[in-house]
Amino acid sequence: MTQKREDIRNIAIIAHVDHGKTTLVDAMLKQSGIFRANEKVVERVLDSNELEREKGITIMSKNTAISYKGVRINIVDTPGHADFGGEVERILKMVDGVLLLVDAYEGSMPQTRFVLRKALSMNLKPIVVINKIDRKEARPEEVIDEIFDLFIELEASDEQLDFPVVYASGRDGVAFHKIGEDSTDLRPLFDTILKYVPSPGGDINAPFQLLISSIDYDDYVGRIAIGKIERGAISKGDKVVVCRKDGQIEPVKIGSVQIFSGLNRIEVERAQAGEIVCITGCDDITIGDTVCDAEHPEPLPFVDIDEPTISMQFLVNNSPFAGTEGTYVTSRHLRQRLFKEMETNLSLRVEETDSPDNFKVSGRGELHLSILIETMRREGYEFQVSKPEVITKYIDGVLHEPMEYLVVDIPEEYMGPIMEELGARKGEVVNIHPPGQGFIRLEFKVPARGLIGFRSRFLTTTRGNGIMNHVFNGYEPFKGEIRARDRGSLIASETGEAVPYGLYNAQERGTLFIGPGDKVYEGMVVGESSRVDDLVVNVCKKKHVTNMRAAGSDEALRLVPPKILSLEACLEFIADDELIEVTPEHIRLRKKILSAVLRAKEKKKEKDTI
Ligand SMILES: Nc1nc2c(ncn2[C@@H]2O[C@H](COP(=O)(O)OP(=O)(O)OP(=O)(O)O)[C@@H](O)[C@H]2O)c(=O)[nH]1
Ligand SMILES: [Mg+2]
Repeated sequence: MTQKREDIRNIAIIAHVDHGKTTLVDAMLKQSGIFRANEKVVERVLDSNELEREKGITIMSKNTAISYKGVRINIVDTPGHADFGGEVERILKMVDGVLLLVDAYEGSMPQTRFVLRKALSMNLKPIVVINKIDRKEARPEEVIDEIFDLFIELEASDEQLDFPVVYASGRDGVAFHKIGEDSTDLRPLFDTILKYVPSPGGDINAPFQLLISSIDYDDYVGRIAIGKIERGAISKGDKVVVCRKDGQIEPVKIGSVQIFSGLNRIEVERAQAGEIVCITGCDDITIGDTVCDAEHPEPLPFVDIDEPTISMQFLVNNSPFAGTEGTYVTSRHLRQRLFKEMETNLSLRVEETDSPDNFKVSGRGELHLSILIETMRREGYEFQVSKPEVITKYIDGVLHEPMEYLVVDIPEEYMGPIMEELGARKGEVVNIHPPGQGFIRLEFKVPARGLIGFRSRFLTTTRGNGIMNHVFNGYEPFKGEIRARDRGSLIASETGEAVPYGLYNAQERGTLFIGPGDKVYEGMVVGESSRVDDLVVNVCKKKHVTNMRAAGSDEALRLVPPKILSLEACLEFIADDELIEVTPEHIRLRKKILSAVLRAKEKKKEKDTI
């Protein structure tokens, strides 16, 4: 049976990172009775991707649906990390309302502003959910004031300003209309959704039109296109056309029509305007395409996704170890994979360069790109990447660079050092909040350039007690030079296997990234020097054997355990003349020019030209 349009609600859950979106969806799913009573369900069940589970964050938006009082509520969970803002933008076309979650203690944060602005500009009905109300430091009244101010600042209409508020603890699965009210479940939240979010519009009798907002894959049926039916109706077997973004029109036959139900998709005979559906049978359909009635090929406009702000080179691996650890290693493999990613990863850009072995990949932040690198490596790809660089542009003949709005929460005593550190990175204080509970909140405008490599510095300076968040804040005229890394690299002088004697001597010179038995090659970065300049070390050097007793003494050498750099740490550490070699088995840092002699020549040439 087709669901009546009055009995459908389409909502997205949006918020700053970690404010509890996915956990709330867990509770909504549980209380809608889609799981069997004794069924074991993992926490944050929608964070189903391997990297999402490892990192504890949502990376991709996901659809689900529940039924409440006979109404189907289609829910889209979105990521809160600023680097994945593009994911939020693309799915907002599917919904009529949003739940804006705000942590009852943290309050309005940079990404709260970003996602709310997007939702308001699309005229979606907002419901404010003050979440994590169970936290003992919760300060709900203040947070509501902050949110109200934010709505005003974002020029919300009178109607939008009249937003309903629900208090909730997603973790405990309870919601309240008012603080202190009796409630043992999420009914107050469900009722608010039914009351305030409009049911979707669209003429059921008009020619069919469906804008594709999401793409999924299934081993059995192949590509699945997901979107909200704008008008008309669709059934299995219908002959329709796909209107592509480039203007092409292609006839297709609908293989099946499905709707969401909890964690599953179920096939339906027919679906009509207002419903979020999955259709199969269109093999190369992509996000932003419109599926239309064959007689009325009228494509719908898609949302404008914000531009990328950071880019890096992806290169074919040409290190001495190239091809030994990965399955997909050629330029053709790399090219295909990157261009395929662009179809669904909407804020990503891939451009060819003069060299067929080198691609320029641009994204919305370091995490956006590092997740792609990590995903590819797990799929068996082997390649190299360069240092991330911000994307500058000329506006009216003046060089501009991307700025970030940075909010840090730190123990008061670190205020001085953090201000100093950010000052050196051309950060400018915009706001200082009065301290509470020993913590102080500082807000800065800082060039995106200045934040590359800042996170690890921040964590060391605040001894892990600080929280930092930032979000893109437009382009501003170039702020001047920012000093680069203040330490050089330790570089292996020859190819071979690192041995204790060589490592023992090298560790005097800085911090090593490798240990005994690790394979190295000439020009590979094996550590961080304690000085400004790069230093070549021989980690493969064995002790010269003069007599039998000395030969065994290697084992007595005390080695400091190496600092193993994660991919993120490599991206923070890497210098302009270095590359990161990524394979399914290893992440190595290297000099672009491997030979010490050639590097010295290059350096001399540079000096001569200045
Ligand atoms: N105290 C408390 N903690 C919560 C609540 N809801 C979620 N958390 C915790 O907050 C953290 C983040 O929860 P998630 O549900 O992953 O948050 P999210 O908004 O989906 O995060 P992203 O998708 O990465 O933006 C987890 O450690 C949760 O256990 C709540 O109601 N109360
Ligand atoms: Mg999440």
